[in-house]
Amino acid sequence: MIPEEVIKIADDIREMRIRGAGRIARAAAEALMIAAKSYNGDLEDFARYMEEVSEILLSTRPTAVSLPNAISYVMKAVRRRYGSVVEAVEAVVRAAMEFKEYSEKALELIGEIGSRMIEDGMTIITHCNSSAVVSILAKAWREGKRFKVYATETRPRYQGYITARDLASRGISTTLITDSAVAYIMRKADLVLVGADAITSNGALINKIGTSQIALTAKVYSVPFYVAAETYKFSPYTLAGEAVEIEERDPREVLDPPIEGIEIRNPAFDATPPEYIDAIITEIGVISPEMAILVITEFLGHRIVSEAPKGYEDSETELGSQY
Ligand code: RI2
Repeated sequence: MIPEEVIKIADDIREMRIRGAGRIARAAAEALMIAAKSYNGDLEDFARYMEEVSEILLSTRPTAVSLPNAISYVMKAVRRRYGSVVEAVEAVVRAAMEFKEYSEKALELIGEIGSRMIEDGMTIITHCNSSAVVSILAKAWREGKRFKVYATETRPRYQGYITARDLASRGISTTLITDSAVAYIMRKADLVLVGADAITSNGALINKIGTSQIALTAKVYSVPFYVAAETYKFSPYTLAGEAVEIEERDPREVLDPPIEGIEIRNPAFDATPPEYIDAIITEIGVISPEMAILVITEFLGHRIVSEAPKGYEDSETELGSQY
Protein backbone atom coordinates (compact mmCIF):
# COMPACT_ATOMS: atom_id res chain seq x y z
CA MET A 1 0.00 0.00 0.00
CA ILE A 2 1.39 3.36 -1.01
CA PRO A 3 1.26 5.71 2.00
CA GLU A 4 -1.25 8.56 1.89
CA GLU A 5 1.52 11.04 2.61
CA VAL A 6 3.20 10.04 -0.66
CA ILE A 7 -0.04 10.42 -2.63
CA LYS A 8 -0.49 13.81 -1.00
CA ILE A 9 2.99 14.95 -2.09
CA ALA A 10 2.21 13.81 -5.65
CA ASP A 11 -1.10 15.73 -5.59
CA ASP A 12 0.60 18.80 -4.19
CA ILE A 13 3.13 18.75 -7.04
CA ARG A 14 0.38 18.24 -9.64
CA GLU A 15 -1.74 21.07 -8.23
CA MET A 16 1.34 23.29 -7.80
CA ARG A 17 1.01 23.59 -4.02
CA ILE A 18 4.60 22.34 -4.20
CA ARG A 19 6.23 24.08 -7.15
CA GLY A 20 9.53 25.30 -8.54
CA ALA A 21 11.79 22.78 -10.24
CA GLY A 22 14.19 22.41 -7.30
CA ARG A 23 11.46 22.08 -4.68
CA ILE A 24 9.62 19.52 -6.79
CA ALA A 25 12.81 17.43 -7.02
CA ARG A 26 13.42 17.58 -3.26
CA ALA A 27 9.77 16.70 -2.57
CA ALA A 28 10.02 13.66 -4.88
CA ALA A 29 13.16 12.45 -3.09
CA GLU A 30 11.34 12.94 0.24
CA ALA A 31 8.30 10.99 -1.07
CA LEU A 32 10.50 8.06 -2.12
CA MET A 33 12.08 8.09 1.32
CA ILE A 34 8.69 8.09 3.06
CA ALA A 35 7.50 5.27 0.79
CA ALA A 36 10.58 3.17 1.53
CA LYS A 37 10.34 3.73 5.28
CA SER A 38 6.72 2.61 5.42
CA TYR A 39 7.26 -0.52 3.30
CA ASN A 40 6.21 -3.70 5.10
CA GLY A 41 6.43 -6.36 2.38
CA ASP A 42 9.28 -8.72 1.51
CA LEU A 43 12.54 -7.96 -0.25
CA GLU A 44 11.46 -9.45 -3.59
CA ASP A 45 8.64 -6.96 -3.97
CA PHE A 46 10.51 -3.89 -2.74
CA ALA A 47 11.82 -2.76 -6.14
CA ARG A 48 8.42 -3.21 -7.80
CA TYR A 49 6.74 -1.21 -5.05
CA MET A 50 9.31 1.60 -5.36
CA GLU A 51 8.91 1.63 -9.17
CA GLU A 52 5.18 2.09 -8.66
CA VAL A 53 5.80 5.05 -6.36
CA SER A 54 8.24 6.52 -8.92
CA GLU A 55 5.64 6.25 -11.66
CA ILE A 56 3.10 8.16 -9.57
CA LEU A 57 5.64 10.92 -8.90
CA LEU A 58 6.79 11.06 -12.51
CA SER A 59 3.24 11.44 -13.77
CA THR A 60 2.64 14.64 -11.79
CA ARG A 61 4.25 17.24 -14.08
CA PRO A 62 6.14 16.55 -17.28
CA THR A 63 8.53 19.45 -17.88
CA ALA A 64 10.97 20.07 -15.02
CA VAL A 65 13.75 17.51 -15.57
CA SER A 66 14.84 17.91 -11.97
CA LEU A 67 11.96 15.56 -11.11
CA PRO A 68 13.10 12.49 -13.15
CA ASN A 69 16.73 13.31 -12.31
CA ALA A 70 15.98 13.22 -8.57
CA ILE A 71 13.96 10.03 -8.92
CA SER A 72 16.68 8.43 -11.04
CA TYR A 73 19.26 9.25 -8.38
CA VAL A 74 17.24 7.67 -5.56
CA MET A 75 16.05 4.71 -7.64
CA LYS A 76 19.64 3.77 -8.43
CA ALA A 77 19.87 2.72 -4.78
CA VAL A 78 16.73 0.59 -5.14
CA ARG A 79 18.24 -1.41 -7.99
CA ARG A 80 21.27 -2.65 -6.07
CA ARG A 81 21.27 -6.07 -4.38
CA TYR A 82 20.48 -6.25 -0.67
CA GLY A 83 20.35 -8.96 1.96
CA SER A 84 17.28 -7.58 3.74
CA VAL A 85 14.47 -5.04 3.49
CA VAL A 86 16.08 -3.01 6.28
CA GLU A 87 19.27 -2.70 4.26
CA ALA A 88 17.38 -1.70 1.11
CA VAL A 89 15.31 0.90 2.96
CA GLU A 90 18.43 2.36 4.58
CA ALA A 91 20.06 2.72 1.18
CA VAL A 92 17.02 4.55 -0.25
CA VAL A 93 16.86 6.86 2.76
CA ARG A 94 20.57 7.63 2.35
CA ALA A 95 20.21 8.38 -1.36
CA ALA A 96 17.19 10.63 -0.80
CA MET A 97 19.01 12.53 1.94
CA GLU A 98 22.08 12.87 -0.29
CA PHE A 99 19.95 14.36 -3.06
CA LYS A 100 18.25 16.82 -0.74
CA GLU A 101 21.50 17.90 0.87
CA TYR A 102 23.16 18.28 -2.53
CA SER A 103 20.25 20.33 -3.78
CA GLU A 104 20.32 22.70 -0.82
CA LYS A 105 24.10 23.09 -1.01
CA ALA A 106 23.82 23.73 -4.78
CA LEU A 107 21.40 26.59 -4.15
CA GLU A 108 23.82 28.13 -1.68
CA LEU A 109 26.76 27.80 -4.11
CA ILE A 110 24.71 29.30 -6.95
CA GLY A 111 23.98 32.20 -4.61
CA GLU A 112 27.68 32.68 -3.92
CA ILE A 113 28.82 32.37 -7.53
CA GLY A 114 25.94 34.34 -9.02
CA SER A 115 26.16 37.18 -6.51
CA ARG A 116 29.62 38.02 -7.90
CA MET A 117 27.90 38.91 -11.17
CA ILE A 118 25.58 41.44 -9.55
CA GLU A 119 26.88 44.98 -9.40
CA ASP A 120 25.88 48.00 -7.40
CA GLY A 121 23.27 50.15 -9.09
CA MET A 122 22.00 47.45 -11.45
CA THR A 123 18.42 47.16 -12.65
CA ILE A 124 17.53 43.49 -12.92
CA ILE A 125 14.46 41.87 -14.47
CA THR A 126 13.29 38.45 -13.30
CA HIS A 127 10.39 36.23 -14.28
CA CYS A 128 8.29 33.73 -12.31
CA ASN A 129 9.69 32.45 -9.02
CA SER A 130 13.02 30.72 -8.88
CA SER A 131 14.78 29.78 -5.65
CA ALA A 132 18.09 29.82 -7.51
CA VAL A 133 17.49 33.42 -8.60
CA VAL A 134 16.36 34.46 -5.12
CA SER A 135 19.48 32.82 -3.67
CA ILE A 136 21.69 35.00 -5.90
CA LEU A 137 19.83 38.23 -5.26
CA ALA A 138 19.57 37.64 -1.52
CA LYS A 139 23.31 36.88 -1.25
CA ALA A 140 24.29 39.96 -3.28
CA TRP A 141 22.02 42.13 -1.11
CA ARG A 142 23.48 40.66 2.10
CA GLU A 143 26.93 41.52 0.79
CA GLY A 144 25.85 45.13 0.66
CA LYS A 145 25.24 45.50 -3.06
CA ARG A 146 22.32 47.77 -3.84
CA PHE A 147 20.23 47.18 -6.95
CA LYS A 148 16.65 47.25 -8.17
CA VAL A 149 14.59 44.25 -9.25
CA TYR A 150 11.61 44.24 -11.59
CA ALA A 151 9.54 41.08 -11.08
CA THR A 152 6.94 40.14 -13.68
CA GLU A 153 3.52 39.01 -12.45
CA THR A 154 3.87 35.78 -14.45
CA ARG A 155 0.40 35.00 -15.73
CA PRO A 156 -1.57 32.86 -15.32
CA ARG A 157 -0.47 31.62 -11.86
CA TYR A 158 1.16 34.87 -10.71
CA GLN A 159 4.26 33.26 -9.21
CA GLY A 160 5.95 36.65 -9.68
CA TYR A 161 4.08 37.80 -6.58
CA ILE A 162 5.93 35.16 -4.56
CA THR A 163 9.23 36.53 -5.86
CA ALA A 164 8.26 40.15 -5.24
CA ARG A 165 7.10 39.42 -1.68
CA ASP A 166 10.20 37.36 -0.92
CA LEU A 167 12.63 39.98 -2.24
CA ALA A 168 10.80 42.85 -0.57
CA SER A 169 10.81 40.99 2.77
CA ARG A 170 14.61 40.92 2.52
CA GLY A 171 14.65 44.67 2.02
CA ILE A 172 15.49 44.41 -1.71
CA SER A 173 14.11 47.27 -3.80
CA THR A 174 11.39 45.47 -5.79
CA THR A 175 8.87 46.60 -8.39
CA LEU A 176 6.10 44.40 -9.74
CA ILE A 177 5.24 44.74 -13.45
CA THR A 178 2.76 43.06 -15.76
CA ASP A 179 4.30 40.54 -18.14
CA SER A 180 3.57 42.84 -21.07
CA ALA A 181 5.57 45.70 -19.52
CA VAL A 182 8.87 43.85 -20.05
CA ALA A 183 9.90 45.56 -23.32
CA TYR A 184 9.12 48.96 -21.83
CA ILE A 185 11.28 48.31 -18.75
CA MET A 186 14.04 46.49 -20.67
CA ARG A 187 15.35 49.80 -22.02
CA LYS A 188 16.47 50.69 -18.49
CA ALA A 189 17.64 47.22 -17.47
CA ASP A 190 21.21 45.96 -17.01
CA LEU A 191 20.49 42.28 -16.56
CA VAL A 192 17.83 39.58 -16.90
CA LEU A 193 18.10 36.71 -14.42
CA VAL A 194 15.76 33.71 -14.57
CA GLY A 195 15.62 30.14 -13.27
CA ALA A 196 15.27 26.91 -15.22
CA ASP A 197 13.02 23.89 -15.37
CA ALA A 198 15.28 22.13 -17.84
CA ILE A 199 18.38 22.79 -19.92
CA THR A 200 18.70 20.73 -23.06
CA SER A 201 21.90 19.16 -24.41
CA ASN A 202 22.25 21.99 -26.95
CA GLY A 203 21.97 24.60 -24.20
CA ALA A 204 18.37 25.71 -24.72
CA LEU A 205 16.46 26.82 -21.66
CA ILE A 206 13.04 25.49 -20.78
CA ASN A 207 11.45 27.84 -18.28
CA LYS A 208 8.15 29.47 -17.34
CA ILE A 209 6.02 30.59 -20.26
CA GLY A 210 7.04 34.07 -21.35
CA THR A 211 10.77 33.55 -20.70
CA SER A 212 11.61 33.34 -24.39
CA GLN A 213 9.85 36.66 -25.11
CA ILE A 214 11.90 38.28 -22.37
CA ALA A 215 15.12 36.78 -23.81
CA LEU A 216 14.21 38.07 -27.26
CA THR A 217 13.61 41.55 -25.90
CA ALA A 218 16.86 41.44 -23.93
CA LYS A 219 18.72 40.55 -27.13
CA VAL A 220 17.20 43.52 -28.98
CA TYR A 221 18.28 45.90 -26.21
CA SER A 222 21.67 44.16 -25.70
CA VAL A 223 20.86 43.33 -22.08
CA PRO A 224 22.72 40.23 -20.77
CA PHE A 225 20.45 37.24 -20.13
CA TYR A 226 21.57 34.90 -17.32
CA VAL A 227 20.06 31.63 -16.15
CA ALA A 228 20.48 30.17 -12.66
CA ALA A 229 20.25 26.38 -12.70
CA GLU A 230 21.47 23.48 -10.60
CA THR A 231 23.15 20.75 -12.68
CA TYR A 232 20.24 18.36 -12.06
CA LYS A 233 18.14 20.65 -14.27
CA PHE A 234 20.24 19.54 -17.26
CA SER A 235 18.35 16.95 -19.26
CA PRO A 236 20.13 13.69 -20.19
CA TYR A 237 17.05 12.64 -22.17
CA THR A 238 17.58 15.42 -24.70
CA LEU A 239 21.02 13.95 -25.34
CA ALA A 240 19.21 10.97 -26.84
CA GLY A 241 17.00 13.17 -28.96
CA GLU A 242 13.96 13.38 -26.73
CA ALA A 243 12.14 16.69 -26.80
CA VAL A 244 11.19 18.26 -23.49
CA GLU A 245 7.45 17.97 -23.08
CA ILE A 246 5.83 21.33 -22.53
CA GLU A 247 3.10 21.05 -19.92
CA GLU A 248 -0.30 22.35 -21.00
CA ARG A 249 -2.36 23.15 -17.94
CA ASP A 250 -6.06 23.63 -17.34
CA PRO A 251 -7.44 26.55 -19.44
CA ARG A 252 -9.41 27.66 -16.37
CA GLU A 253 -6.10 28.91 -14.94
CA VAL A 254 -6.24 31.51 -17.73
CA LEU A 255 -9.95 32.35 -17.64
CA ASP A 256 -12.67 31.06 -15.37
CA PRO A 257 -15.46 30.87 -16.36
CA PRO A 258 -14.40 30.54 -20.01
CA ILE A 259 -16.02 32.53 -22.83
CA GLU A 260 -18.20 30.30 -24.94
CA GLY A 261 -16.85 29.54 -28.40
CA ILE A 262 -13.27 30.58 -27.58
CA GLU A 263 -10.52 28.06 -27.25
CA ILE A 264 -8.04 28.84 -24.51
CA ARG A 265 -4.55 27.40 -24.37
CA ASN A 266 -2.36 27.36 -21.30
CA PRO A 267 1.19 26.20 -22.06
CA ALA A 268 3.18 26.49 -18.83
CA PHE A 269 6.70 26.65 -20.32
CA ASP A 270 8.59 27.72 -23.42
CA ALA A 271 12.04 27.20 -24.93
CA THR A 272 14.68 29.90 -25.21
CA PRO A 273 17.37 29.07 -27.80
CA PRO A 274 21.02 29.06 -26.64
CA GLU A 275 21.84 32.10 -28.81
CA TYR A 276 19.81 34.23 -26.42
CA ILE A 277 21.58 33.03 -23.29
CA ASP A 278 24.79 34.73 -22.14
CA ALA A 279 25.57 32.58 -19.13
CA ILE A 280 24.24 29.72 -17.04
CA ILE A 281 25.11 29.99 -13.35
CA THR A 282 25.41 26.51 -11.83
CA GLU A 283 26.82 25.20 -8.55
CA ILE A 284 29.95 24.09 -10.42
CA GLY A 285 30.55 27.47 -12.01
CA VAL A 286 29.36 29.85 -14.70
CA ILE A 287 29.14 28.20 -18.09
CA SER A 288 28.04 29.08 -21.59
CA PRO A 289 25.00 27.25 -23.03
CA GLU A 290 27.39 25.42 -25.40
CA MET A 291 28.83 23.66 -22.35
CA ALA A 292 25.51 22.03 -21.43
CA ILE A 293 26.54 18.88 -23.25
CA LEU A 294 29.65 18.61 -21.07
CA VAL A 295 27.63 19.01 -17.88
CA ILE A 296 25.43 16.10 -18.98
CA THR A 297 28.21 13.80 -20.16
CA GLU A 298 31.26 14.71 -18.06
CA PHE A 299 29.70 15.94 -14.83
CA LEU A 300 26.44 14.00 -14.55
CA GLY A 301 28.06 10.98 -16.17
CA HIS A 302 25.55 10.22 -18.90
CA ARG A 303 26.72 8.42 -21.97
CA ILE A 304 25.74 9.32 -25.49
CA VAL A 305 23.52 6.35 -26.21
CA SER A 306 22.76 4.58 -29.45
CA GLU A 307 19.15 4.06 -28.44
CA ALA A 308 16.91 6.70 -26.93
CA PRO A 309 16.29 6.02 -23.23
CA LYS A 310 12.62 5.49 -22.44
CA GLY A 311 12.48 7.50 -19.30
CA TYR A 312 14.53 7.63 -16.16
CA GLU A 313 14.94 3.89 -15.68
CA ASP A 314 17.48 3.57 -18.50
CA SER A 315 19.46 6.50 -17.37
CA GLU A 316 21.24 7.02 -14.08
CA THR A 317 21.89 10.47 -12.81
CA GLU A 318 24.97 11.14 -10.72
CA LEU A 319 25.31 14.19 -8.55
CA GLY A 320 28.86 14.79 -9.66
CA SER A 321 31.91 13.87 -7.64
CA GLN A 322 32.71 17.19 -6.01
CA TYR A 323 30.45 16.79 -3.00
P1 RI2 B 1 13.69 26.92 -8.98
C1 RI2 B 1 9.26 27.16 -11.94
O1 RI2 B 1 8.25 26.39 -12.51
C2 RI2 B 1 9.63 28.36 -12.79
O2 RI2 B 1 9.57 28.13 -14.17
C3 RI2 B 1 11.03 28.62 -12.29
O3 RI2 B 1 11.78 29.44 -13.15
C4 RI2 B 1 11.56 27.19 -12.24
O4 RI2 B 1 10.47 26.41 -11.76
C5 RI2 B 1 12.79 26.95 -11.43
O5 RI2 B 1 12.56 27.20 -10.07
P2 RI2 B 1 6.80 26.17 -11.79
O6 RI2 B 1 6.94 24.97 -10.88
O7 RI2 B 1 14.04 25.47 -9.04
O8 RI2 B 1 6.39 27.43 -11.07
O9 RI2 B 1 14.88 27.80 -9.31
O10 RI2 B 1 5.85 25.86 -12.94
O11 RI2 B 1 13.03 27.29 -7.68
